[in-house]
Amino acid sequence: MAKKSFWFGLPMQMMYGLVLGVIVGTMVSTEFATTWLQPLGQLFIRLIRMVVVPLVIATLIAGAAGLGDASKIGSIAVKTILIFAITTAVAVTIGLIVANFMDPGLGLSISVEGLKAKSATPPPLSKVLMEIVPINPIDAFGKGNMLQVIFFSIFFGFCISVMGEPAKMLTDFFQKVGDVMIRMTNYVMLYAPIGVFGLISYTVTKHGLAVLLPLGKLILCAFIATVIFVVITYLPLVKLIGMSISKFLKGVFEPWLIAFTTCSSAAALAINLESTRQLGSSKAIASFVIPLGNTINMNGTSIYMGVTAVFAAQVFGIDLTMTQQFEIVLMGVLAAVGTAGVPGAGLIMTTLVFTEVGIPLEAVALIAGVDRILDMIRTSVNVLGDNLTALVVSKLEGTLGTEKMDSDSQLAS
Ligand code: DAS
Repeated sequence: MAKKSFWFGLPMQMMYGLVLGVIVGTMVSTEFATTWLQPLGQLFIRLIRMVVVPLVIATLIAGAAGLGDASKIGSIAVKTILIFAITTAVAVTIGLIVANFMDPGLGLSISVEGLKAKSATPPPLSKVLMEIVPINPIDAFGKGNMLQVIFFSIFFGFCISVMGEPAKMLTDFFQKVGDVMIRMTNYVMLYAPIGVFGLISYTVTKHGLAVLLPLGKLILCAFIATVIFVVITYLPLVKLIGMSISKFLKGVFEPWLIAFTTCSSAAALAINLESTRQLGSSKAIASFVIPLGNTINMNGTSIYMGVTAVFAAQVFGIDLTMTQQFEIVLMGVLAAVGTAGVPGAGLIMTTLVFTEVGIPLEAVALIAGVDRILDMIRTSVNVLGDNLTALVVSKLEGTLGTEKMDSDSQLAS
């Protein structure tokens, strides 16, 4: 596709959609927004969710098949999981520390009677691990059970690589299917400016500014903790891989905007895969890290777990002991890993953390009023973290910037 100038390229078109959405959102009624604007955003989310499962299957199979021997897959997997675990634990801890300094819940007199929160019970870890193996891969594909899709695709791709020449045509086949899915994603992204407009205008109309004020300190605390986390964790990693911060931020702009407006890292998966490859991740590593990270690596949600736990404890006058704060870190990591890449998933998972330290679940209903705004912040970081992890693993594997992207992999410009 012909390159457009900066001001008329897709990223700026999406930004125009965002700004126009905020303006229109403050001017129209909720009924009008629900009838005419929300569907524009919902169509966009459906379109970008449509490409996720076939894209992940094709790129993971081709990626695993292209990696070659098992030791390489093992080396990439170990590095990936380690980075996920460390950044997630740091994220929860920073959320806790900043919240302890800012006291977002002190002095808040919001009545909680009649507020009932849905609660999630933590599945035993053994069950979670067992359920990664699909009984019926086709059913897993149909339901979009991403951990099962990832497990089967990597195993299938590995078997192709072990079989060598007789199965090579399969590697070529899935690589081409992946290119077709990326081309489809690029066409879907042409609708992004309208989709972003619909999402933001509806969000502004529905949530407005009134509901934000009493919980503004919670939003501010989450935002500040997020900025601190990005500055002391992500930016040094960007410098460590020898990339300029401006190049990284420019490169992740599109996936960030999709994550910010849709509050769904699954919706941003396809464009995030493209973005990290454009920034220099190898195809095989990007195909492995991005789908896996999309499912289990939620740094933004981790920060949110720490912040909301302190907020909720303070609202109910609970003084958290150091042991309880440590429990929040542990449960916050598990809750974040278990969070799905869809809007509002993190809110439900806060019940795991609150239950762990004896915070009344009514607190979840309190947070629900502003959760959409908090979700925009945390989903943005979830997506950035996956992208950066793929870049760091590529650097550690010596493949950063070594692959030229073919025409089928160009972002819609
Ligand atoms: N909205 C989720 C995501 O898409 C994160 C969350 O709800 O915590 O990553």
